[in-house]
Amino acid sequence: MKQETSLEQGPDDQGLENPNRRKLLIGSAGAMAAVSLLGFTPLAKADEPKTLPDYAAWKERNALIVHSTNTMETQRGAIGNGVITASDRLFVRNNLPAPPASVTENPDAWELHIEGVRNPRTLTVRELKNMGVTTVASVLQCSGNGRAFFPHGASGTQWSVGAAGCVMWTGVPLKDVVEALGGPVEGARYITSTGGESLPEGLDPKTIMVERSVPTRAMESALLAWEMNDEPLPHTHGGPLRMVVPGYYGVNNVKYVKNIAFTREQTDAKIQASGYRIRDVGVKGAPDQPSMWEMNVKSWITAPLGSGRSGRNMIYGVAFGGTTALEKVEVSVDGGKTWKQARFLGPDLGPYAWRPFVLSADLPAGQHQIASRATDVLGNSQPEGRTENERGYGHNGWSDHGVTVTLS
Ligand SMILES: Nc1nc2c(c(=O)[nH]1)N[C@H]1C(S)=C(S)[C@@H](COP(=O)(O)O)O[C@H]1N2
Ligand SMILES: [Mo]
Repeated sequence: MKQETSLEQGPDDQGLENPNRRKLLIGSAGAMAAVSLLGFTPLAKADEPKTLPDYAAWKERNALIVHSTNTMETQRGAIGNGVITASDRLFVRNNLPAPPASVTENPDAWELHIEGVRNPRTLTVRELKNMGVTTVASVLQCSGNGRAFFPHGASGTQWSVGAAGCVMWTGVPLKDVVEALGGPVEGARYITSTGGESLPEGLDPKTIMVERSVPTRAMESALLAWEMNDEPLPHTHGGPLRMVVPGYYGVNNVKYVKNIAFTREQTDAKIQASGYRIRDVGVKGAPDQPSMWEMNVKSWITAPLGSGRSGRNMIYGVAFGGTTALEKVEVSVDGGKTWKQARFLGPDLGPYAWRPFVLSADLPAGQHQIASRATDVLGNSQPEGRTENERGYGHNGWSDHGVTVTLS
């Protein structure tokens, strides 16, 4: 595994843009100062096994690839065949050190400020729990999931397929809360959510805060969640309260949410203005580039992996359509020359959930290139290749996501 600096594991998705900055950072006093201000623990040396950080110590270590103290992904083979990803296997990604775990000791007392509505108010989680409730299954996926496949060496965490999981969220529909407060003010176009981390002093807050704007169309499905997978929302995943925008990339699902504002413009926080923007390789992030909002259609194989036995093989994977329900998933065992439709496995938990799939194939001894290709109900299909882009966002090409298996 490549040794990365702590800074690259930290605010990089919002921050430094120079593709050669891996070199630049080494010995850079300014960068080192930023690292210590943000409080990231230095990584273990390349040959030392990385342990789980304290705030995620309850996770299943063997199911995860620990990239750093604030980035852990699910192993491809640890996703399982069920619709819901077990909480202790779900990936973790923090741009900033999490607030103290004590915030979840009395979750009902957590306060959320709501602005940009006719009657702005501060509401506790206890009050929110009496305003409405819904349960939604949705895929949580980092924008950089699949970044490791980009040949230009996109900077940031080298996620393979495991910066994603399908989660059951319970909370109040944002719509219900906003209606109770008189509706959004005239001219509101964005919903802007702010994370509850306390920011280190000495750095411009705008450059590090987690504050994301999504278009108001997201209000139809967004919720303020206090439960994940039928348990109180763990601190690691944003407890006591999280903004959940089903079908949108992970970054829009703001953890420990403390403020929601209906705004005319998007926030000028760096994570929104220049971070999480799709642009050509070598180009800096800017507000006029597409933001990482709705996820695209995607799938990948989860079994078999590596080596196995010839004969009947059950080929498994997961597939999802972002904000659009899936139509079908096809599987190829010959590197994409021919395709067969797979069968969806388990209950359909709605358009935002992923669908595990399976195809039974009789495979001779030898090497097989196995790939999957999902199509949504609007006819969008995964492309074969990548859309090259500076930060390695939104990769849904079926070729890179396939696996090579050797059967004997
Ligand atoms: N407050 C806050 N919310 C946040 C983040 C963060 O660092 N702070 N990271 C975002 C990113 S980039 C991702 S991919 C997801 C990860 O969610 P998880 O850690 O629950 O898996 O949370 C998002 N919400
Ligand atoms: Mo992310």
